Amino acid sequence: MTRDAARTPVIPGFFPDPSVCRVGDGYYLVNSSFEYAPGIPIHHSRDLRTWTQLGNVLTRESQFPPGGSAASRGIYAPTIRHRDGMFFVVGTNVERGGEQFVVTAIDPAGPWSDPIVFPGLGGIDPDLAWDDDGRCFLTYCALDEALRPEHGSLPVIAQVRVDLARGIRLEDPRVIWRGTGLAHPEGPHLYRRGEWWYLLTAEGGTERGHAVCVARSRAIDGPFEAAPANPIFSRRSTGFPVQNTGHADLVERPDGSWAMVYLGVRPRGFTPGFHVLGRETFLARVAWVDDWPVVHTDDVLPTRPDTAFTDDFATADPHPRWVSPHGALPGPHPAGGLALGSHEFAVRVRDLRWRFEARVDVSAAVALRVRLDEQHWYEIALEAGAAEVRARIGPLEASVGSASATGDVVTLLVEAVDATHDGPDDLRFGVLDADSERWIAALDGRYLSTEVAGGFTGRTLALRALRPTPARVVSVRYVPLGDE
Ligand code: 6LW
Repeated sequence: MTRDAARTPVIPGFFPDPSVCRVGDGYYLVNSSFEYAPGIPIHHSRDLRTWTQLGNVLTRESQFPPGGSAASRGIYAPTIRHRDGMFFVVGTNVERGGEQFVVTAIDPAGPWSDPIVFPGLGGIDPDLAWDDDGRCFLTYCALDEALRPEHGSLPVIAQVRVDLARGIRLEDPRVIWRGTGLAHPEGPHLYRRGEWWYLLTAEGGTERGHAVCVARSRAIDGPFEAAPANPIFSRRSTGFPVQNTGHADLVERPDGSWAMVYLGVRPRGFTPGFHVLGRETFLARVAWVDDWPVVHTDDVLPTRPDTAFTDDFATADPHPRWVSPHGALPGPHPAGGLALGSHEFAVRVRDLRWRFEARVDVSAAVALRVRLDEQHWYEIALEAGAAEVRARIGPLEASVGSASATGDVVTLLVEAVDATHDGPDDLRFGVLDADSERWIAALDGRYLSTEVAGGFTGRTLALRALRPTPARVVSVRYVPLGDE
């Protein structure tokens, strides 16, 4: 069954701020990862429609010191580019004072280099572009008061020439663009097409007002003129099921046609609409009219993204889908399966409706949590052969039901199903053991949404041991439910 690219993400789940580059007939895409490590997931595709995760860019302590970042801090909005046989990812670690860094790799699956850090460029969303003379320009969303002296003014788009080989900047930042007047001009990317340099930006903020704007210049450093049709793409003030669309990147296909990746969300439920998967990656087509880009969302996807997986942790290194808000990932258990520690071991939720199963030793003290952040989660905790469902919403925490479990191995269950109230979904928790499958509690999903919790991330499914001794997880299984 084909699917409409306007409504279906090409990379569903918490994969925001997409940036893409092409090398030959392969495309490489990176996303923000915030407090989760390893950081910056990287995907590969041959057609921009079907993507496979190759790995993560920041996998070592020397690249992204562990220890945990606060929710929605950490690693923001990377850009990926390729030049002379080398991949470059430039990003921001907001934990370290909004530090802009560059890492490089020959093989996009890694290993990636240790970061080159450019201090003194306070801001987010860096981009790299090279002019005809091979000079490299780092363009970013500047939050530095010195560049936007009016107190409370909007961020500006600034630029500096950098020498990547020497790891230094060659000048002080220059303001090259102030946006078209909407909130938060950010997410800049620069491209050369014919005689023009194009500066693509996000504006309006990453909520319902989000939009994509463009300006152009004959020179990489400006002066830029705004497109007459700005914003060139937005879903603001529409009833379209995908909202918050913005933060885009363009790429040219081998045949000379262009495409755009952008972020969007899928809110559900009663007003104001609740999105729970974070910001997801979508694909559009770009036509050029009078040397300006025009966005079309009429592409058709061959199939729904393949998000189902099972994992019995047979290999020493976890699949790159596994991340942790605390850094360290667990290793194999001597008896087979996974030796889970007290740090959360998590995967991004990918679908609107889904089921997740974790098969664990009945003697294990272990919890399976649906988490939006540290303050917004529901979990089922198994201890001494009894399963308890708990909820935390902001400062309030409660136990909402329990059941005992029998047999050697018990399966902890959680499903996202149709909402019974006005939320986006219900989350129901249960156990499957030697006796039967039993549901313990169903909770309104809105409290694990961005509209309630705030921030930039989406839901993850997190396992952790409740005691200092490692808990054995035999296997896990994730399946999308329905075909929404
Ligand atoms: C990102 C900014 C944005 O740095 O959200 O949607 C911020 N756009 O450009 C966090 O992802």
